[in-house]
Amino acid sequence: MNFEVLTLFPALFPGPLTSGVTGRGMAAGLISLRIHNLRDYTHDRHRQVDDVPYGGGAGMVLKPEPIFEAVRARVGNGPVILMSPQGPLLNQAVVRQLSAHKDLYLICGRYEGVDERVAAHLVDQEISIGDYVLTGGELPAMVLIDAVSRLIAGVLGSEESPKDESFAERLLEYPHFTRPAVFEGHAVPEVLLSGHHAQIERWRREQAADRTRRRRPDLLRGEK
Ligand code: 4GX
Repeated sequence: MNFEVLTLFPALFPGPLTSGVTGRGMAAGLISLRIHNLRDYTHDRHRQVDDVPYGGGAGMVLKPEPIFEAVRARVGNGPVILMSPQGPLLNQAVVRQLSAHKDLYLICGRYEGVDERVAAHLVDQEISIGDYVLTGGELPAMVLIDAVSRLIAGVLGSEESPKDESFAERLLEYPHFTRPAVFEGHAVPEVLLSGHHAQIERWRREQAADRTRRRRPDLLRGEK
């Protein structure tokens, strides 16, 4: 899987993606990142990437030309994604769909946003990572890359493989415990020490269902 990132802050990458599972995936050649500085796609003396908004108001807007030029220079034919609070929320179903592509193009906006013609005529999908306001699309792009990368075959070790994703998308995880059996007076649930695999399986399913009902009833209603 190859991620092509368009950004005004290329130095932010690969950042946290070099650590752990994603770092291993990159080292193994299963994941690649290519970072493009939007400023390199300008042609004026000042390498201007932003401008004042038509109609007035505060802040700056990213100009369309460098973004169109950068995307048009691309080699692969994967979807072009704009990280934006205006998009539908990223969830595991979207992550799974994205993981089927060979290349993804991720546009990271800054300031007040990008000229609307980018979203209207260049971008295939807008994606938000949550209903809060960040300073730029780079962290959202990293979140997307991280979530998609762990679904690429071979990136997770066989031990940690994403086993039943349809299950994982609908329910919260059951509680996990490791040694010691008693920590500061708090004991691990008896059933987990019993060695009865069928009972353990049932307990975990019940726990997952209970917690989802209590904490995230929206997941059970299929609202995501
Ligand atoms: N999930 N931001 C992007 C600038 C911007 C605005 C509109 C494109 C269109 C965010 C999020 C997010 C802040 C990143 C505004 N770019 N992105 N930036 N939440 O808050 O994805």
